[in-house]
Amino acid sequence: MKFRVAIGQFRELRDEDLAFARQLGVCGIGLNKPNLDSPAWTAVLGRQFPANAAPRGPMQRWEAADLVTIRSYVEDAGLTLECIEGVPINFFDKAILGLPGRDEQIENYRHTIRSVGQAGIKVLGYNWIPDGVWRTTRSGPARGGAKVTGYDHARAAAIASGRLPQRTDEEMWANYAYFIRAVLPVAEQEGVVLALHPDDPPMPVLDGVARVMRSPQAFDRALAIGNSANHQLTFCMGCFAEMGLEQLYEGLRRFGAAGKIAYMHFRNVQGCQPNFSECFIDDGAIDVARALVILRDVGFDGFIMDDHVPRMVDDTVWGHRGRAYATGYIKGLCRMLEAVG
Ligand SMILES: [Mn+2]
Repeated sequence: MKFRVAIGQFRELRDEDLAFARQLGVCGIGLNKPNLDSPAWTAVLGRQFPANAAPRGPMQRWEAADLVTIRSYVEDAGLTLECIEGVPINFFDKAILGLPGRDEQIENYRHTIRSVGQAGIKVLGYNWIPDGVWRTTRSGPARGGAKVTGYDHARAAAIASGRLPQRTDEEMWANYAYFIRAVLPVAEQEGVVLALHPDDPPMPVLDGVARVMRSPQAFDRALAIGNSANHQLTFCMGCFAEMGLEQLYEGLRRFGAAGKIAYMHFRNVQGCQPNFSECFIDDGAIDVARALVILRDVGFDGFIMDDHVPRMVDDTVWGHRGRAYATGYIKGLCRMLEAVG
């Protein structure tokens, strides 16, 4: 059994990022909601396709030519572009909330999936969160004074914007069904796997909007509505542990055995909702070695990637040191499992 380990959460890509990934000895990388309008991406996209460097407005969808350029850029460095973990939120926020204009967004989303498929990228992640991951601190204490994010629901009101339209569970499920039924056939045609990430934090309601992807049962429901081999999960160990540890192990076993895990967000957490804190991979409630054994036992054949990591001494915003530690730890665990069979 040999696991593929990648490294993720790249919003942008520079030569140095690809070199860093190579130095860690991973198989590939994951991009996280890249904003291809940004100057950093214009530089990448302009290098090989000068015509694309012409000024253009904020994108509503992605074109295959740009994604081919990005994939080639990664492959020229000897790495695989394993996945793109989602599109910018302005590509489909109206679809999530069921607002006027959602049909146009869904048509653009279908175009984006076609582009992803035509560019030979196998996995497109997504989540059903209208306004991002919520945290009540971004500099909470972790081992040795490292900085981590945390969530305390008692303090959540302070970060609510109050700008979102109120949505019930039923409304969010109806919007979800409308969306996934419209986009999944395109994913099937193009050979792209759509990988659903849990709500983070997995609370019932935030800012007046129901967060429906908050339990293992919710993923059963989502995978039943969008019933296809091209519809799977981004199994975020952090989010599942935020639901509860038994949900995590049971979910790993069940969704893994069903072949429904496209890839892993391999991280740890202390506590669970409504009050939890991120932490080093070896310092949380999850027995990450046990999790890996479960993945082996169910024949998991996706890839494993780090996720959020603590910010260590002299770390960068992206977290080179934290990521090097997490990725080395994951690679070591994988090697050990190979050795013991
Ligand atoms: Mn995650």
